[in-house]
Amino acid sequence: MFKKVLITNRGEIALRIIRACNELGLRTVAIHSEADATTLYVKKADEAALIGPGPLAGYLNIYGIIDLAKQMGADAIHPGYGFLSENAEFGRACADAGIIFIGPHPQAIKDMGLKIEARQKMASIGVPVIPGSTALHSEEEAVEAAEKIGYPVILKASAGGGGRGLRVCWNANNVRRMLPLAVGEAKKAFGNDAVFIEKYIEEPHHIEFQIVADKHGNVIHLGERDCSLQRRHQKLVEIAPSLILDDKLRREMGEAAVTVARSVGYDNVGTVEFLVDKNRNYYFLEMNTRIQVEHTITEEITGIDLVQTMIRIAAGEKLPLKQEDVTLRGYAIQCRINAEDPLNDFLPAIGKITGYYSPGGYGVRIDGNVYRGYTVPPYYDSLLAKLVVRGETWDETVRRMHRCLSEYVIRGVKTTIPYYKKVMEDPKFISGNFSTRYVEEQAEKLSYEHEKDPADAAIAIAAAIVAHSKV
Ligand code: MV4
Repeated sequence: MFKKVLITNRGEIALRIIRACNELGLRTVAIHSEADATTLYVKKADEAALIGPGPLAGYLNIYGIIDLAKQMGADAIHPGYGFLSENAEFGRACADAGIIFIGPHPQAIKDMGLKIEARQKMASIGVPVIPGSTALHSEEEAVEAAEKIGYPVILKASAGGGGRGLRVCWNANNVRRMLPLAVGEAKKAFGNDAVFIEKYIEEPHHIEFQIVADKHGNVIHLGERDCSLQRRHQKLVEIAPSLILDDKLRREMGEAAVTVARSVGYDNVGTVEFLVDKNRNYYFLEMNTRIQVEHTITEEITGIDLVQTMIRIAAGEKLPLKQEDVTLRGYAIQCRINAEDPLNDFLPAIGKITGYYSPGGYGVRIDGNVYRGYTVPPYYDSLLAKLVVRGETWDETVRRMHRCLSEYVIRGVKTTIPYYKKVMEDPKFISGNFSTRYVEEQAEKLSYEHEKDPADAAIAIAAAIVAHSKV
């Protein structure tokens, strides 16, 4: 096992990794920008180092980070999610420096990063993929492929993923107009201009399977999460297990997910994403080769600590359990508590947290990096905390989440809490029958009064007293 882990991330996931390291008896090193210098995860790490330049580039500074790890005697690096977590060059550079990258081997990251090659490979080994094309080189070729597939179709960038660079086309004119835009954007955004098309699946469910694989050829899955409740490819609420799968479909999709992971010799934890259509047909979409924000809900229903598992696998340990030992118990929901104003198009909010009271009690977990006095910086994602609850039945779990959202007080910045309260009261959400279009379709959830901050009343009263006294 390692002695010291350097964490190349910030915020709640840095704290999550520190906690896992603490429980395993490993020392931790945090890296931080100037903007993050006084934040909680930096204080909780055993050691910390400032890395630049600027608020963002430091977290992406491959060779600066590796030099730092050497200097501080770290023998392993955990990348968290985002930043360098799916960067094969970083994985390779760690290996070259004799430092263990806590994640899959670089070739698996590369193989899954190119979507055209990945979907072809999966199709060739019998995993269902959406009817689609290989790389497109001209408008004629694109239109021909689209006519063969049938409209609507969707244009995707091969090096894209996570919803970037998608364009839906309803006819040949759309295809002709959008192909050059898609190619140009792909080249600019991903440095790779390969694009392809697929049949567009309307109102799908986004279902993803958690994979765990060791370095000895053992691969299992830990069931699925339904992450359909999202807005502009930003997930908001995640649930596990899905309410639309039955045991048979779960077994079949789980086996497909394991096949996907095996096909690239995957090691460590990862996620295989599928789209599920109205008729419950499922299709491989992509594989995320990192720990995900929503790993928590899988932990809650399986009793398996995924971050500890990542570290143990990277250290060469064998999986302690087989597929048949995995049991899914009850339900879990995660709400991403973001500093955003749902009433104003989910506009990110910045500023100082002037009041903070977090929910607690049975079945409740908060993974966050937020407290009274914390200033939300403008440079990063708006995730303040993840509120996670579990329960034995779905109804109990939804009521528990609603109760927790009602207890949660965050003052000073607007958050997504009041929006989620409305969602937890919604029969459509409770029925489990929500697709990726839920947020845009359920616009009435976006009408509520901002909660009044008692501190504002106190200020108003004080102002009135001053105005009416002869000072
Ligand atoms: C699709 C699709 C419909 N049809 N592909 C978005 C994320 C990226 N991984 C792929 N995505 C989609 N691909 C076909 N052929 C719809 C989406 C999609 C989506 C997928 C998952 C979660 C949310 C989504 C929101 C809009 C579109």
